[in-house]
Amino acid sequence: MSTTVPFLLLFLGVLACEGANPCCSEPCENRGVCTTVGYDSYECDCTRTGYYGQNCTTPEFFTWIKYSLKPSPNTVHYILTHFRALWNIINNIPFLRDAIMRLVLTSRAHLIDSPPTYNSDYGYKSWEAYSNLSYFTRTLPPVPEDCPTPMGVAGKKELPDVNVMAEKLLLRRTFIPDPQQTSLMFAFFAQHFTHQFFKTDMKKGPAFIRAKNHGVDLSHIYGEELERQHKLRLFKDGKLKHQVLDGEVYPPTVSDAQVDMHYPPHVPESHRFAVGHEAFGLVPGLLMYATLWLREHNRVCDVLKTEHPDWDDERLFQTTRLILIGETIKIVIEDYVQHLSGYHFKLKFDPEILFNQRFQYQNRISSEFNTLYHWHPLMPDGFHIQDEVYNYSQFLFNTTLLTDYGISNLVESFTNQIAGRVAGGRNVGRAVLMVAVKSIENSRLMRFQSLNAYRKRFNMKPYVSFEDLTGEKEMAAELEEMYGHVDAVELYPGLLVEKPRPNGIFGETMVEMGAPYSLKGLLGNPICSPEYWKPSTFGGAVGFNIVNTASLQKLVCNNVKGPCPVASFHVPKVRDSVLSTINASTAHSSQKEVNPTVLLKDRSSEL
Ligand code: ACD
Repeated sequence: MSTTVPFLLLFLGVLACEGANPCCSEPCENRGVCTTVGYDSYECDCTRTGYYGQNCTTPEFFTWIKYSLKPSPNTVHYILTHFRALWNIINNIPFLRDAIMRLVLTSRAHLIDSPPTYNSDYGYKSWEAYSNLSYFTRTLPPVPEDCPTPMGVAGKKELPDVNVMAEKLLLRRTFIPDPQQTSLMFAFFAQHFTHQFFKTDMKKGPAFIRAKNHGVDLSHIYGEELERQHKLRLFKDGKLKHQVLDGEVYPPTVSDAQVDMHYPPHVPESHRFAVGHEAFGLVPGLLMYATLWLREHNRVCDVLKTEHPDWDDERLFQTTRLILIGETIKIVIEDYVQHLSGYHFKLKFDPEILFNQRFQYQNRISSEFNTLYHWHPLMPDGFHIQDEVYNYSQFLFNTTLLTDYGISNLVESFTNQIAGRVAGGRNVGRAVLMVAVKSIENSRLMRFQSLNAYRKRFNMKPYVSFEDLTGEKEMAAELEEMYGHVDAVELYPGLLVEKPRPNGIFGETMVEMGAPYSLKGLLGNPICSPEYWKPSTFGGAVGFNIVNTASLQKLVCNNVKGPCPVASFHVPKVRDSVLSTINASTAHSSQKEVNPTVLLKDRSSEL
């Protein structure tokens, strides 16, 4: 071989290195900001990270003390989910409970940049990224376009085929019930509640959001636009339009309200219900919650009218909306997040806890939060209502189920059916698999950084091997073949195959990322700010009391006729047969027969 060949190779190698953006290797640690300097150099901005040095790796003295003493997220989780007797005592000592709740809220919320920073088109700070509300924000900037691999420098040049990966790692073999005994009542609440702020603007692309307020504004009840809100309103006593069927209140029909709803042709006119979100006709569970909140709105209007007979329709409507926002946040923190957490510590919704803290009352929904919240493994293979089982094609858009069974029976049935475990892999039903596929495709389009990059961003140690990630060998081997290096595993597939916490629905990353976004979004609501959080905002003591005593059970009991069914985010009494499946399923799902069901239509892919 002539001497010119190695020389040429060396020359080409230098060229390739020179071409690569030095920030691709994420050299700046501990939330330091990487900026290129010329073509082949970089600088880390370590300002206020608590670290210094070329790559922000050397801790300042107080940072070193703090992190030497700080327990790991898994240790904190262990403490919160054990020692029940101790927590029962703490829960009854108000100043201790408040102090711990303050610590939970601040430690979580401070992980979210507020004001927001990046978006999918701007990986550096810019006025455009800050001010353009039609984008989801980004917690980590996109991987630069000119990197050697899709995840920066780690892994292979090509990401794995998304369909192959979904079949091998995400598709359910047999249903794995959630060991935290989450109910379908939870799953439908999650779907209903989150679609007020997770609204991708399909026309513009996955980086864009249609939700104008980036938070809990109840636009899924009242509509995103003022025009839709007005069409849904009765303009009498603050109430919403409704119809009475068999003596019970239901949403009005589309022909009555004249709002756009997405229904396939086979749905009869009489059963095209009109609600705030145009896609909620898809699932009876969504219409059940839409009906409950509609009844609650009109009930609260009556309460306010008694208190304030002098108030006009507009004031009754607006104040009721604020009360329902408060009720929602109360239920989400004290019933919904409480259930998910598995904590013996009793979470508390009390905005006053933050009044002496540094806290911004604003929120921006991030793409990463939207992506991680695709909890489709919750969905079962069939839906049990009373003595019937409905498969997907019988259940979707079957709006007559709402009136045939009535709200009480639906609540009872959904409370008693167990949902699927989210982490641990291979638990996405065939019927919703394409939603997971779409999430991965969109994450690629938006150039999401890797699972390990997000773990570091949220104060977790990166996984060091595929087995460290999955806690088993079979899926770990599949992942290794697909990605080559654990630092190249993508965020969403990583979250779904991650080893669940012991007896948990999620793995560590889902909770450590999900909790900061959630608590910041909930407490960052304007009603939680000092000027709003007072009785007069909610029409006086009576309205304020409705907010402060709200619960899922009360929402149901106040809005159904006759005996009130148990309404719960966990299945009250899991049957023995299901429990034995749960115990068996602490092992990971292995390759078994696949149970195909009917595919969802394209238009429902976001739900
Ligand atoms: C904590 C509390 C426990 C956290 C447990 C699980 C969190 C995992 C995912 C998020 C859960 C719920 C999301 C709820 C509300 C979203 C509100 C967004 C508003 C814009 O340890 O911190």
